[in-house]
Amino acid sequence: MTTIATALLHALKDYGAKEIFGIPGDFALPFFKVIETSGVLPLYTLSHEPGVGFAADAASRYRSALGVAAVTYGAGALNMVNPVAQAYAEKSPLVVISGAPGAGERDMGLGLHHQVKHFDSQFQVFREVTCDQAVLDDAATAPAEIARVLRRALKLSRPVYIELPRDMVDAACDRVPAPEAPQADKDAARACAEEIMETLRGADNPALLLGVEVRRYGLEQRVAELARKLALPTATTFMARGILAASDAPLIGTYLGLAGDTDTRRAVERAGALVLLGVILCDTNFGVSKRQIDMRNAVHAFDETVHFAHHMYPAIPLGALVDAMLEIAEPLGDATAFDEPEPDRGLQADEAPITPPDIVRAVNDLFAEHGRMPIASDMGDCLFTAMDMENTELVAPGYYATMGPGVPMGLGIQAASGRRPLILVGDGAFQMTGWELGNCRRYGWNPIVLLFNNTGWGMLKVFQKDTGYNDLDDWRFADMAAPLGGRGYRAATRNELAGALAAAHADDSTFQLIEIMIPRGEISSTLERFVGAIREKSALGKD
Ligand code: S1T
Repeated sequence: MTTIATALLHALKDYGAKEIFGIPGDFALPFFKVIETSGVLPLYTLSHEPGVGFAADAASRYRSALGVAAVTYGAGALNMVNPVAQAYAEKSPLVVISGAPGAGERDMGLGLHHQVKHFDSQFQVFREVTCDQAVLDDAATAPAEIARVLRRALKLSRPVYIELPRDMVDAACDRVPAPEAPQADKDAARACAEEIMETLRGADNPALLLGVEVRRYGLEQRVAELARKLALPTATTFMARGILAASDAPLIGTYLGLAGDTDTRRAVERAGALVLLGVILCDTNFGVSKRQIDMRNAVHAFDETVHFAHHMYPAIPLGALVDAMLEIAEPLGDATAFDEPEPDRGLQADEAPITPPDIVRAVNDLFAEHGRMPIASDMGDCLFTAMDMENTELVAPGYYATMGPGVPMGLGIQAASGRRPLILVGDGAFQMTGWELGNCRRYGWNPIVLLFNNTGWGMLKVFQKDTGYNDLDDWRFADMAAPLGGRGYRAATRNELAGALAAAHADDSTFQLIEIMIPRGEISSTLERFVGAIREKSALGKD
């Protein structure tokens, strides 16, 4: 026998979690005490629950495993709904653990602090942003309930919600049943693989398009092997930029429709058969296609279902499909004919003002000299700028598109991997969650942060040039780095950018905040093409 809190912590570890991010509260203090005294998983506390959720999501994405966010009831958990929504939309298996009032407190006949409409209002809110939920209010069923939701999180790669009343933390219970190996009908997977191969053989210019599920289910090496065996042009979606970066696959680039490079766009849009593996069909992945992908010539494997033009194979996990395809894959193209575009390098270090393409060259020069770094990017033009940086692991809100993940996700990557991340963030998003950098000193984190300061909500200004409300004040963020325990640089010329980046890379003692002053209106090449494509499509009435 053990206790519910201890059983939960050991289960999280057994199911693949490696750390917990959190902020306590009185409804969660008993659980946090067990986290600290048991030492089963390391605990990283941050300053604001959105940061907790984003950091846990990043750890999950980076390791293709469970991420864990522990919070208090009401004010804490409801503060974290947005990051959990991002995890749901972008298929991250994030485990939310919330403290809650004990049974006796509910019978007092009083409204409790942090309570909203009813005791289960929070539970109802989280039902909308998670794939499964459990309330651990019965020691007899708690182990099975924990196993159920953790298995669902891993199977569907979506967030789950666990509510732990504070009077149940030390309740005696059995251990949680061990994880189960994923079940799959190998015959069905083989039959599906054979039909895909037949479709590819019979088509002109077949191609592969890879999505986030390839990373979420830990399939990058196997998919890279499959792409090599098939010798077909292989692209990633906008959301999946960065997958396969650490593997030897015939990647031709990232498909960005009219906003991306023409060769990649044509390889995808003109494919006589396009196999989409783990791709989310969303506007940020396909919104600016020149030609709509003809799904009658496509095979789409997503959410454990494989769709053909007029029929489908249910219950085919992506891993089982990839394994079945690997067994029968044969060369169908000439992989030597394809290569990723060469990264743009050679920053001109002079007194000219800085533009996003200059930041691309500066980062690519840094990677060429010192090796690639994992990137965490916030929403904004910094994410479009990242598309031109050398392909490397990238976590970003590519679909849900919320501001705020940049800095916390960078911290989540470093907590999960020990690697020094490069963080890209706009001044608007930094105002939201950039202050989490103040937690670096406690944990020895030392990210390099590139803050794109165009003194405004630049992306919105692009669509509404004549508005004043998208302009922001110049907060002089670099001056705030030292009090937070880091080192700040303010760069307004390309020469200053080159110097700041070199100094920041050389100083691994703490976080490095490079505030890059960008003239208002200067945007990345990708955003420029994106805006042009949106305008072209709306002019053609093809919204
Ligand atoms: N609030 C949150 C939490 N997320 C959002 N995505 C938005 C509002 C709307 C929004 C954008 S892009 C953007 C906003 C406000 C401006 C971002 O400003 P900044 O971080 O400075 O980056 P940049 O100047 O590069 O735009 C998306 C379109 O919905």
